[in-house]
Order: sequence, then C-alpha cells, then structure tokens
Amino acid sequence: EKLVIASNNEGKIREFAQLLAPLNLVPVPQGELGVGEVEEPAVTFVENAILKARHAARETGLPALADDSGLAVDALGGAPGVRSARYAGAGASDRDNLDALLEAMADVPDGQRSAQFHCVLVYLRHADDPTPIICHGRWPGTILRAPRGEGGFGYDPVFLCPERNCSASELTRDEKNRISHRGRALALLMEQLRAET
Ligand code: ITT
Repeated sequence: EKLVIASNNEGKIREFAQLLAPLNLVPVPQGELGVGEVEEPAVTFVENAILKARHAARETGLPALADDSGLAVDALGGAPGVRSARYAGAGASDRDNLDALLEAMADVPDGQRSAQFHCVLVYLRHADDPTPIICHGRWPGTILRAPRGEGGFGYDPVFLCPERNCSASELTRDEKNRISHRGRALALLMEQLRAET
C-alpha cells in the first residue's frame, strides 16, 4: 500500500525510506505527487504535524505520514524548537541555522549545553481521520562547540550523542535510525499499526 510522506526535507525522506523499507508500505515523498508545502503556524509539533499530514492526505487521497521535529536547547529555553527549520530566518539553510545556534550558545559553558531532539509523527488513514496516530520520540544529548562529521542533516553535526560519544553526523544512517528521536517515534508508530491489522 502506498503512503505519502508529508515532507519536503530530503534528510527526513532518506531516513524514512530506510526505516520503512522492511514494511509492506511503499513510502512516496509528497513532492513526487505534486503536493506543495503548507504553512506551519503552530506552537506545538503535534499541531504542525497534523496540518502537514492532512494537507498531503487531502491532495493525494492516500494515507499520510507527517514528521514535525526540532531541537530544544535547555539553555535557550527550548529554542529553536518548532522554529528549528527557520531559526536563522525564513528559507535559511541547515548551515545557517547551525551557525546561528552556535553563536547563540557561544557563552554557554560546558555542563549547561544539554538539548533534546523531538520528533512527532502523525499518521492519518485518510484526510478526515478522526483518530490520527500520534507518536513522540525524544533524543537527549549535548550541543558541541563546533560541527563534526559529514552525515545526516540539520543540526546533526553539533549534536553530541551520549550513546556513542560522537556527533549525530558521525553515526551511520542505521546507527542513527536505531537511537534517534525519529527512529524511536517510528518504532512506536509501527507497534500501533501492527495492533490494528
Ligand atoms: P518538512 O516540514 O517538509 O517535513 P522541515 O525541515 O520544514 O521539513 P520541520 O518544520 O519539522 O521540517 O523542521 C525540522 C527541523 O529540525 C529540520 O529542518 C532540522 O533543522 C531539525 N531536525 C529535525 N530532525 C533532525 C535530525 O534528525 N537531525 C538534525 N536536525 C533535525
């Protein structure tokens, strides 16, 4: 069965392709189906993910999976949070956002640089599904003082992953998927979907 992935973020789409490969579902990025972006005006990951999933399901007539995610830094009161994709302004690149974060944290001492990645996944069986499946994955770590590694996307180069004591960019895609916020949220979603069938 086809499943539309309600995202235009190539990093996320790559991770979903790998995470969903063993399943019966055929994930199709919304861009391939002509679905455009939607505003993400909300203050919660949950609301934004519902908006994205509903838009994609409505446009395609397919079940939809949306991911709203971000990095919450404790020393910054939870910023960039839901604004992670546009921390350095609308249309900012991953690199711009990461530089803005390092600058905002320049004076934050070691020992106070804790942060969490969050991923909220919303699965809609159809556009008007009254009971979406909503799953939340969390990944705690520490913000580095300079980028390390080439892999991943977004803030991965500055996120020190405590499980391996390396940056998220230095993990292989499989390793990251096993422990990340996205991997955890998707494992929870799969449990729920299995319980339904
Ligand atoms: P879509 O809405 O099209 O899915 P987006 O990039 O706008 O793409 P979000 O609003 O959910 O998505 O923003 C998430 C941002 O959080 C993303 O752009 C990254 O900067 C960051 N992020 C999320 N997951 C991440 C991960 O696994 N590694 C590094 N950064 C991540």
